[in-house]
Amino acid sequence: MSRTVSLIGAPTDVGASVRGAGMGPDALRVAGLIEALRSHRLDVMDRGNLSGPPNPWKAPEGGARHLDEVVAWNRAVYGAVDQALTDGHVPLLMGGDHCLAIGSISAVARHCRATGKSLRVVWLDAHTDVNTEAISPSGNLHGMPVACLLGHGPKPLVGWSGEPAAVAPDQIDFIGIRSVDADEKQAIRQLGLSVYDMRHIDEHGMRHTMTELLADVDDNTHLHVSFDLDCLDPMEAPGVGTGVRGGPTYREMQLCMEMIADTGCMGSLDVVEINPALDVRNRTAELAVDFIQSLFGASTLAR
Ligand code: B3U
Ligand code: MN
Ligand code: MN
Repeated sequence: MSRTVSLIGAPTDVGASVRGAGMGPDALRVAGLIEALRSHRLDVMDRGNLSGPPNPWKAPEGGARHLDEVVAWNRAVYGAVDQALTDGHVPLLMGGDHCLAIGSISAVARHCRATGKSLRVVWLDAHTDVNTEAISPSGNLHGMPVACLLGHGPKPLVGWSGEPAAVAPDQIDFIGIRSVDADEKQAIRQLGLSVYDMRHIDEHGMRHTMTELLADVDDNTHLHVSFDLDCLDPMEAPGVGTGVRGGPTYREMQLCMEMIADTGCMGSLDVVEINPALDVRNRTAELAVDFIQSLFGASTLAR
């Protein structure tokens, strides 16, 4: 039975520190995402772009910027991801900035509870995004989605899955981390989060790291991949708002994606933080299309 991928565009940068990520969904379409997925015998339904409030570009209030707008966009994302899962499709959320993972993963968590699946989240990012409004140095909500999903962020963004927390700390693994704020480090320790940072990848290699991370994935696992393009080295992916030197190379990231595909368990995906305003000839969106194909099993000798 062939799988159907539901593409959901969320063209907004309300959670970001830099404008431009709202153009991400069209950059992915222009880079050939739909055709690429179809060439691998996947059915693709492009649901178009969601709508939501414009970016008011205001200062943070109470430690969080644009909270009302972030809530509104996430509400739309939650509804669309929930619908895709109900239809038996694989939702592919095209961001937009990373705050949208709150709605996306909350819908996935609720679906997993209803179907008895065990949820595991793979968070590919230079940052851990586990700030709260109390500790964030910037107030930008794209630095807080993990905290919200664990039940700790601004109240209006917590509890969307129907439980106080959408995911427990042992259900999420981070890959590629190299930029963590001081108070965020403390939160990571307190929560006991498993962070495979760049040092870990340097010392053990991507193959060993992913083998370790995927060790207890079984047939009942629903893997959700939340892919922030700033996970990659900015030399490869210049079109991101908050690039940090020293990320995984193209080859390392391909292996990471292929090993996720080998599990056969990926049930949903976010592709976020592509910023075409900062990109070079759509290179970052094209790179994302390469990696998305690998996530869906398109390794060199497959099929
Ligand atoms: N940790 C910083 C920077 C940041 C987090 N996520 C992104 N940037 N993309 C913050 O603002 O929370
Ligand atoms: Mn992120
Ligand atoms: Mn990031």
